[in-house]
Amino acid sequence: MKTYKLIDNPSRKLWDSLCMRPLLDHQNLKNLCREVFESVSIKKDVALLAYTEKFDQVKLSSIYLDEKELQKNAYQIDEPLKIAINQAYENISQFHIAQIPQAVKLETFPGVFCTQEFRAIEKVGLYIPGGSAPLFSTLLMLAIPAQIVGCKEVVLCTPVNRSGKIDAALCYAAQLCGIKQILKLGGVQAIAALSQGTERTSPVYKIFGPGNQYVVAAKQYAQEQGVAIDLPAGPSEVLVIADDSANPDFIAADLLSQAEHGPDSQVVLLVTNVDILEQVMLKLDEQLESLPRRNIVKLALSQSRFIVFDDLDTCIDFSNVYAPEHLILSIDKADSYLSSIQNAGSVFVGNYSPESAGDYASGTNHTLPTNGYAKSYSGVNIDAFLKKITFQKLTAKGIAKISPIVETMAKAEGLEAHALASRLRREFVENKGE
Ligand code: HSO
Ligand code: ZN
Repeated sequence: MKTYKLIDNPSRKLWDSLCMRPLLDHQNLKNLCREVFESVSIKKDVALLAYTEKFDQVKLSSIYLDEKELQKNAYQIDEPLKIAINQAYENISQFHIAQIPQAVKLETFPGVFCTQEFRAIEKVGLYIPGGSAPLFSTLLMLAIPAQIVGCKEVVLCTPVNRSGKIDAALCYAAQLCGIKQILKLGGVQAIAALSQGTERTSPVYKIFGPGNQYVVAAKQYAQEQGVAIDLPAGPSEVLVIADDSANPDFIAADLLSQAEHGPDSQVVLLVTNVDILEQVMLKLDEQLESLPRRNIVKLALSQSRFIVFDDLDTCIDFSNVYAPEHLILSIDKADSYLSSIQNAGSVFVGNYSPESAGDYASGTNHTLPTNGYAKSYSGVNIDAFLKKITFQKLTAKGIAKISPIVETMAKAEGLEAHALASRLRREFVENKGE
């Protein structure tokens, strides 16, 4: 308890500062990105192999893990994990299939027909970080929607682990999602490969996936070069709101599961009663000791915020200002508060809904806006892999009827050619007597 600071009923003037995330380390990595991107665009795989040796100290003979090796690796997966991944795949697929939008077809004005259809983005790049845990769940979250909408090319990059291999579960998940080849690349060179293309893959139109500051900088650089990206990135975060009905054991575990992601993970707990806070603190200390990643957890918790407010409405107001990536409502009658939630990436409703369910298996996507971006961004969903095209067809009656409106507006903007393009057609139709 003593190790964590308690903030008691902060006034609204203090909220903005309490909602601030630590400033991201804006190391200037742009020159590095420029060098790597240029070299990869010219020397392709030779450059990618050289950067992998230079930055990751890994000497590869090829950057590709082909279908045969992918299958061989996937085959090594444990049976229980395979069964779990299969079910998660089903649930995530179902929820994303249900999101497929409808085409819009409308006669907006007599003889004026407007349509909106969607198309899959043809070429997408997925980046899955290596590091301490192979996040095959993130691969599912990105590759399933790409598979559902039918992206023609899905290029997957992930670095090899310490033993020079790509994890079996990752290969299994990739196979399940119809991916036939993996590029054994990490960091800036992986993003350069996605945006510039390699000897076997063409440049992609959009890049998805989390990563460290090098990956974030490279995605930003790729974006400047005209490649789309999924979301602006920042460390993962959770905000939990708890009232007397909450179970302190559950809350402690929720906070720890966020904190174990990394030392920069953001953990915020809002309560309406100091007693529950004290119980959570005790449970935190208890549960922490058995965690393999407790050193990371301790670092993240030292930056966490524990705040007491008078009532739940104020907690919700604060949460809307913070705009958390994940919001857990461990409160009685949680459903009745949902309409007041304005800014959050994904919401976990009631005492039986841990964030980890959504991280892995319930069906929602876990690639979500952090750093307050939930005020203006959605998490990754089926739309992120689609783009929409509008079509319009005007009949003779349509152009005759709408042209006066177009002509008046075009002239008022001083754009005579616009007016002319419409008027010529109107006059043509009128003269023909159609
Ligand atoms: N909570 C993370 C996703 C994740 N958790 C992957 C476990 N594996 C960011 O939403
Ligand atoms: Zn997680």
